[in-house]
Amino acid sequence: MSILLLTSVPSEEETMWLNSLRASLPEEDIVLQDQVRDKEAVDLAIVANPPQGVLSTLPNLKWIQSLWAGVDALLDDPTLPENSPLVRLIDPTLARSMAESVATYTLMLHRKFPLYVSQQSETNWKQHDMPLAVDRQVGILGLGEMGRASAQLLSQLGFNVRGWSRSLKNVEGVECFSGQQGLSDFLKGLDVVVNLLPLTSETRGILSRSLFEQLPKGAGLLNFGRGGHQVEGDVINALDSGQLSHAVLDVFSQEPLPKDNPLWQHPNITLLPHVAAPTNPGTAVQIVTENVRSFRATEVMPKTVERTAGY
Ligand code: NDP
Ligand code: OXD
Repeated sequence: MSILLLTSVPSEEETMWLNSLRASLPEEDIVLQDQVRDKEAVDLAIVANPPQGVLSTLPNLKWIQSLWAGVDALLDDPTLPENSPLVRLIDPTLARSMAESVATYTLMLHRKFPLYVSQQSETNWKQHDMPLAVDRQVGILGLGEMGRASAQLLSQLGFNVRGWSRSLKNVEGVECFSGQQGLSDFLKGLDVVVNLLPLTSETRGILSRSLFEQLPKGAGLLNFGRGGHQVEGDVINALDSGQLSHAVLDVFSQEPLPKDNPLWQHPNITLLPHVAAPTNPGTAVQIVTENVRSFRATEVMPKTVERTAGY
C-alpha cells in the first residue's frame, strides 16, 4: 500500500515534509501525486491544503490525515470523499505554541503596550493606572486543544479566566460556560476575549457587532481562530467607536490579506500573518508516524473529525 502526500504548499516545504515523513516512516511507500503508479494502492493520504478533486479519485482511501489543526477548508471541499474519515492534527506542542501567543498578546493588552507605543511616537511621558492580572477577566471562545492550553497558561499568570464551549467543560482554574444560553453570561465583564473556535456553520461570523456590544466598552479582542469568525466591518466599527480598544488579528477570510484591506492601516489593530501557532514539522511528523503505525498494527483509526459538527 502507499501513502499519498498531497499539498499545495511551496515546493521546498513539500519536499521537507516528504523527506521528514519518509525518514520517520521508512517502512511506508510515501509518494507525491505525480509519483502515484497505482491509485488503488493508495490507502492513506497526508494533506496540507490539498488541491480539490484528487482525493476522490483514490478508491481505497481509508482515512485522511491533515497536517493542520483546523479542517474547515478541507470540509468546504465539495469533492472530499464522504466515506474517508478525516483526522486532524492534535499536537500538544501546537497547543503550547498557541498558549504562548495568547499569553503574549493578552499581556500586551493588559500592560497597555499599544498605548505606550503610541505615546512614544509623540514623545509623551504619561503614566496610566496598572491593574493587576487578578483584576482582569479574560474569556476564551473554544475550550478544545488550543483553548484549554491557553486558559491554563493565562490562569497560571494570575488572570481570571473563563471558557466557552458547545458542551460544558470542567477545566481547573477556569470558569466554564456553554451553549448559546451561556454566551451572554460568559461575555459579561470581559476585559479581553480570545477566539479559538473552529470555523463551522454555527461559529461563522460570531465576532460581530452583537457580540462586541455585550462586552464592556474598551475590551480587547484576539482572533486566532479563523478569518471567517470575524465580520471585518463590525471589527472596524467597534474599534472606531471605542467599544473595542484594540484587536490582534492573526487570521483573515482571504490570506494573504490583500494590501488594500483597511485592516492593515487601522491604528488599533495588531496584524499577524497567520502565525499564532504554526504546525511544528518535528512534532507533527512524530504524531503522524504514531497514527500511521498504530493503524497498521491494529486497524484502529485515530480520533476522527465529526463532519456534521464541522470540527
Ligand atoms: P478543538 O476541536 O479541540 O476545540 C474546539 C472547541 O470549540 C471545543 O471546545 C468546542 O466545544 C468549541 N466549539 C465548537 N463549536 C462550538 C459552538 N458552536 N459553540 C461553542 N463552542 C464551540 O479545536 P482546537 O482547539 O484544536 O483548534 C481550534 C481552532 O483553532 C482550529 O479549528 C483552527 O481554526 C484554529 N487554529 C489556528 C491556528 C493559528 O495559527 N491561528 C493554529 C491552530 C489552530 P466542545 O468542547 O463542546 O466540543
Ligand atoms: C491550523 C492552522 O489549523 O495553522 O493548524 O491554522
